Amino acid sequence: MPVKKNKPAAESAETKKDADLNPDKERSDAQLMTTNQGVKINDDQNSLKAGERGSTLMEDFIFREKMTHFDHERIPERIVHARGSAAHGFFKLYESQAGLTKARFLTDTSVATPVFVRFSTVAGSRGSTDLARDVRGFAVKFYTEEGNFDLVGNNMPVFFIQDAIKFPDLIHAVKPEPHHEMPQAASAHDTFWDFISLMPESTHMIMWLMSDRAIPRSYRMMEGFGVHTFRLVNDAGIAHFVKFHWKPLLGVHSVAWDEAQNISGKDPDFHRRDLWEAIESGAYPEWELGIQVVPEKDEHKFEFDLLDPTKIIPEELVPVKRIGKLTLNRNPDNFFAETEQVAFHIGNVVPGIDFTNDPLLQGRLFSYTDTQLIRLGGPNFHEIPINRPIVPIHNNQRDGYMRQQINVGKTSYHPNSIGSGCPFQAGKLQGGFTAYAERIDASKVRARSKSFRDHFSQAKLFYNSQSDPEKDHMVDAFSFELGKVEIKEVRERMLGILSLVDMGLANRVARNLGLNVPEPERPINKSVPADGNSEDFEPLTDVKSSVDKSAALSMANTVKDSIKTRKIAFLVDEGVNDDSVVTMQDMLLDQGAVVELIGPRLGTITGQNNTIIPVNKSLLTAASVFYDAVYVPGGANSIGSLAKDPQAIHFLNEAFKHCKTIAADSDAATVLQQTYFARRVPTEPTTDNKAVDEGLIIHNDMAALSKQFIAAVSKHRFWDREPERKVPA
Ligand code: HDD
Repeated sequence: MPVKKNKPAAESAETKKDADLNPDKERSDAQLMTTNQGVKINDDQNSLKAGERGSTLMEDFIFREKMTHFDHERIPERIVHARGSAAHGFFKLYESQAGLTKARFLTDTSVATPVFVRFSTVAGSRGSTDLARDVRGFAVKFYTEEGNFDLVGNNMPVFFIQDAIKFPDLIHAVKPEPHHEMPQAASAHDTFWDFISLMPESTHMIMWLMSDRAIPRSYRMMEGFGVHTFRLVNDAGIAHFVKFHWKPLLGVHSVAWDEAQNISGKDPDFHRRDLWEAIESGAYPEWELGIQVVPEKDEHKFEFDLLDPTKIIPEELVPVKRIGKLTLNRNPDNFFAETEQVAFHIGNVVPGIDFTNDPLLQGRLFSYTDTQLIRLGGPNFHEIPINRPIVPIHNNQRDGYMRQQINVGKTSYHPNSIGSGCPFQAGKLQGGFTAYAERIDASKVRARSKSFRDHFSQAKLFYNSQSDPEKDHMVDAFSFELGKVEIKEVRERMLGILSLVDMGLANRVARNLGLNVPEPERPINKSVPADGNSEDFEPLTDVKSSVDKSAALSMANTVKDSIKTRKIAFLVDEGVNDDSVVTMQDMLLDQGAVVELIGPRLGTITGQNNTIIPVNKSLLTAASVFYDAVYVPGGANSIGSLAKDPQAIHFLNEAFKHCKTIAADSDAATVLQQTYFARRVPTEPTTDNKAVDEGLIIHNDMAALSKQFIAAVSKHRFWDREPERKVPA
């Protein structure tokens, strides 16, 4: 009996960007080796020498060229977001948004706009682990018919600071400490918390960072946010404020912190591998693009300032309208050429999309080009294949390092008569970009608006919106991070900040740190209306201007209706019940899950009906943390061996500890009896209304077992097990 393969990769249609990239691709299949000058190489094994045992000769241009190129292979890594993974895809609009914007990719439903998307962590260097507790970057380059639009966002909707001038301080604080370059890819150290405890404006973001959002199960299961309020501008020149959201169709899911640390050791490329494998298998990751729209007249009607990047607009106040879908369907051909050299810039906008005066956004407008100049080595990085738009470029910019374009003609200035005035400026009807004519009447000041003063209301909102297990995880995360801080005063100062969010939270963390919560030094600043004038403040009349709880902020309320792409381990040994293996595998593959058989060694095993079954991984290389759920099929010999195998029992203990679904044939319950959770293992076939533990399932009927298993895996995790989770595993 052949064991079924997982689903084959689906064909993907070529986008305009694919067609643009193709001529630059090099394939060596059946080709002869050459130098960079195209001279064929006869011997790539030996350098040219003065005699067989003599010194290498200077004239060896083949050696010199190869070595020189190698010596120059590295470029500086990104100052932040150095560790990343990317993929190609396309964006398709559901319905024209012409009322809001003239951007053609948001008005023409017939166009599939090519995209390149890069996900990243922030603090770690290029080779650091994917599973660090960190914000994740979610940067999308849309290659539109009107030029490139980059939506350079994160998986959290707010940011640490309100003004870009503090960005170098924030990053210096979070990066490894300068004297000994430790710790790598971690915020759990003195300098980070020293800075944060002195920056109350970070409080809301810190709540997100200490939540499970900071340890995603997969890039494919994260939300994305443009963070700032942007503007959409329609053909009539009418502007609306907008917040951009990416909503993953697979829901928002995370791993447990203990699991994240474990994965970091066992597979630091976990997210990179997950993204790559999903796309290779044809399980294309998908997100819907959502927008929250606020008419300009309502700018000052909220209890927070739309220009403050430490604030969200709760979805209860302004719903997220889903307007299109992003699909990632092709892995890059070359990591360096594409993922490393891609250069995003928040300033890359197209007509119909414009900026606001958010001071963080304004500062970013400077930083992105500046950083590419040092990282990519000069002003022509827009010509690198992954960065160039799918529309032609014509202007009077010339020369510079590594110029590719050969500009023909005598003129490189405007106006000119010698070149017949070309290239012409584009009029409004020809799609020329015109900045939104926002009226500004102000004094030049180095100051911050009063409307940015409230740093705690939304931190409270976030905390209050979490489910109990999510709150517990936050307590653990704060306790872990602050527990690594060596300076007591910093820990105490941070407890003071937490006490302004929630006294229960502060007390629980204080207890774990062996400290007391200090008395607040000063009263909390109340929110001040966005126009800075409380007398004129008119709260929204049609909707409330603030909320106490928001369901959208808790991952407990995310989509939990599918097991698509979930990885499921089968623990098997010689004499396994082959009918169980095949039936369960078929059921799971049908639902889009990925199945791997884990045996005592690689190769094959023989089932109880003499079926030869290939084993995908051995207990030596596999670990429970790579899987979402475990199934133990029956078969006397197999379960006899597994019950005696400490690695198999460890696998199950760990899966239980991380609150994953575990299913077994009724006879295989004897294996589960060897675990530390033996007393929770059902003694009779489970039913749809399980009492003890919904994620622990045994049955002797495959139809019932697979139905319950699929329903349980789709729920992701059973966090109510947590009080028993803290066990040795
Ligand atoms: Fe940034 C990279 C997202 C604030 C300066 N940023 C970078 C990337 C993402 C973000 C996703 C990686 C892009 C890629 O994959 O190549 N950054 C954000 C978000 C912010 C934010 C969502 C707040 C809302 N960033 C921010 C500020 C500054 C920068 C305030 C400086 C004033 N960011 C940079 C940078 C980077 C960068 C130094 C490093 C590499 C790069 O730009 O291309 O310019």
